[in-house]
Formats: sequence, structure tokens, C-alpha cells
Amino acid sequence: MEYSCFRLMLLAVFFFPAFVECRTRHYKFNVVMKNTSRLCSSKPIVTVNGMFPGPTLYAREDDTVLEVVVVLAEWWKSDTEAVVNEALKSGLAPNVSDAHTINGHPGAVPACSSQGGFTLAVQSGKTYMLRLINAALNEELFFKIAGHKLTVVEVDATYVKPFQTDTVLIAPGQTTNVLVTTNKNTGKYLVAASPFMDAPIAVDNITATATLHYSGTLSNSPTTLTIPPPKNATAVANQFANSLRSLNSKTFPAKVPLTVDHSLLFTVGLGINPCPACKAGNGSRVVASINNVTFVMPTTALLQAHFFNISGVFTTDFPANPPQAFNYTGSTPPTNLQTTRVWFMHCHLEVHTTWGLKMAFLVDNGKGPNESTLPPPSDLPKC
Ligand SMILES: [Cu+2]
Repeated sequence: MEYSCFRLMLLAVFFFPAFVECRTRHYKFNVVMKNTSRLCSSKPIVTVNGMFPGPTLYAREDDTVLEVVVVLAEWWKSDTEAVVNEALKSGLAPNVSDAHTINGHPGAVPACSSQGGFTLAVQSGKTYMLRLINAALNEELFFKIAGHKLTVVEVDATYVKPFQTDTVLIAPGQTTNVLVTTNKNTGKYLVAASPFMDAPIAVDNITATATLHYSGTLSNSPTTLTIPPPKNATAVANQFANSLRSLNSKTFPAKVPLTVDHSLLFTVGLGINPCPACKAGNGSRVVASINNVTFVMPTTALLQAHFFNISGVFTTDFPANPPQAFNYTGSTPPTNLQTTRVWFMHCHLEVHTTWGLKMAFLVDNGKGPNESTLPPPSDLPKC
């Protein structure tokens, strides 16, 4: 950023010596634990400068501001580490969250109607790009704004053929950029994030709300509401997923690899392992698997074990196909590996990752030093 600013300044000095003012703004962020209240209860969490969400950065005239970021997430009243530990001990799924959040705020919910929600201040007659991020741990979310269409232009850092929709579906770890045109003169409009789950699995069914607030609208004026899709709205989810098309224009061609060196077929699923200590799970625990293999977290780093030839940490006989053939409804696209590394692949639902829905690709050295792993640094901490 400083570099391009500097270049711009040089050009500007050359053409308009009197108008040059180019500034890189510096901010100081302290990441600290602090007691934070949500859902009318408080607990210590990681904060920036003691605030959650972090401090507001104010843009000044002539600053280049890129995007409005909207982070969707989940909130547990309990310590989240304790929730996971409890689940691992019992063999069952972890407790679902107590609320969803939009930029850190759940909005008014039945259990705590007093709390306010996030406000997105907008001006009439503009187009805003919302960068939606699903930072929830376990839930796919629907996202809607009352009275406004969303134009989806990008999903997971890939341009898509733009399409309009009322409702976006976004999975944990995904990002989706949408354009919103503020085509009303004034008013307040409800923004809603609610879960999608069409299997008989428990989810946090509390809708998070925020407000799209047009400038010039009195804060006590009524909010135009919207009803989120029901949690089992498969048709809404499919409609969204089926609308995703690559841009595939001359400028942005959709280049997919056409040659396949190794064909791998991965099936992912859940299974049950014996666990005598798991009382709540009746002596068994739920595990997640890829080709019927569940991942057990090593205590020695995989790359370290490979580099120093330490045996007993991992094996290299991972099956390229599932042990049993059944009626697959889709196939896994080929994975293209390029550099010498250990690649960790895991499910983006935290609960599935905890249960072992993860694997590591160990890629051997290629030709020459540029395609080889460097030795670990001499000050690598020893266990
Ligand atoms: Cu999963």
C-alpha cells in the first residue's frame, strides 16, 4: 500500500505539484482478553483494544474505502473450549450455539430482547458491495435484507456470473460478495441471518438481525421486516446453489485442469467408534471419516516427521477409493498440488473437524532446490 501510494505521489508531484497529499494511516491494535456481554450474560473473549467487535476505523474525505464487511458468526454463552471438551468426553455432538451474530451482534432475541443489533448506515441511490463472511463454526446460513435484491458477483475469491436473489446461502468459511442498490428514499430495513439444515440434526435456530439504515431516517421510525426462510428450506438453498455459474468471459476465462494424473475418489461420512469412557454416548463416540479413515491429531508435526524420517507418526497408505462402493450422487474434482508441503484438508464445520473429518496430503520434493522443503530453522522449539 505504501509503495503504490509513493508511486502515485511521484506522478502527482510531476503533474500537479501543489495538490499532493498522500497519507498511509497507522493504527495500533492490542489483542487482549476482556469480559464481553452478549445475550444478557458475559464471559472473557479475545478482543481488539478491549472491544468486540473491534474499534471502528473512520474514513476521511479522499480516503479509498474498499468494502463493507459483514461477518456472520455464532455465539456461545459458555467458554467454547469447554463446549468442545465436554463433547469429546461424552462422544456426542457439541451443544449448538446460543445465537448467531452479524458483525458481532445478535440483535434482539427472545432470551435477551434488550440488546441492540448492528446498524449498516447507507445513503439512498448508491450501490454498496457487501463482503459477506460466514465465520460461524457449524452452520450454513441464509442472509436476507428486507425490500432489497442482492446481486451475487463473487464466491470464495472467484467471480461468478452475476445473478439477483432475495436470499444468499453461505457455508462456514465461505466468502460471498454481493451488490446492494439502495433504491429506497428513506427507511430502516431488517437484515437477517438464519440457519439452513434439512437433516434431522440440531441447530441453533435463532435468527440474528441487523438494520440497514438510510441516512435521514429517524431512529424511532418503524423497521421494514422480512421473514427468513424456514431452516429446512431445501428449495431456497438449491435455487441459490444452482444459480452459481463461472464468469467465463474473455477477461476471466474459466480454466479448469483437463488432464488428471491420479484419480482419487473421496467419500466423507460419519461413523461410530467404541468409547468405553463415553457415558453419555452409551459407550460409543461419533467419528467423521474420509474413505472410512478418521484423522487422529498427531503430537509431532507431520512435516517434521517427514523431514526427519520419524516413524509411527503417519502412514502413506491412504486409500484412493472408499472401501465400499455405493450410489454416489457426485464425484470429487481432482486436486492439483504444486509445492512441497503438508496440506491439511478438513471439513469447515468445526464439529466434523473435531470428529476427524480431516486428512493431510504429503507432497514429496520436486526437482531442484526451488521445489524442495527447506530444513527447519535452527531455533525450532523442541517439545
Ligand atoms: Cu462436515
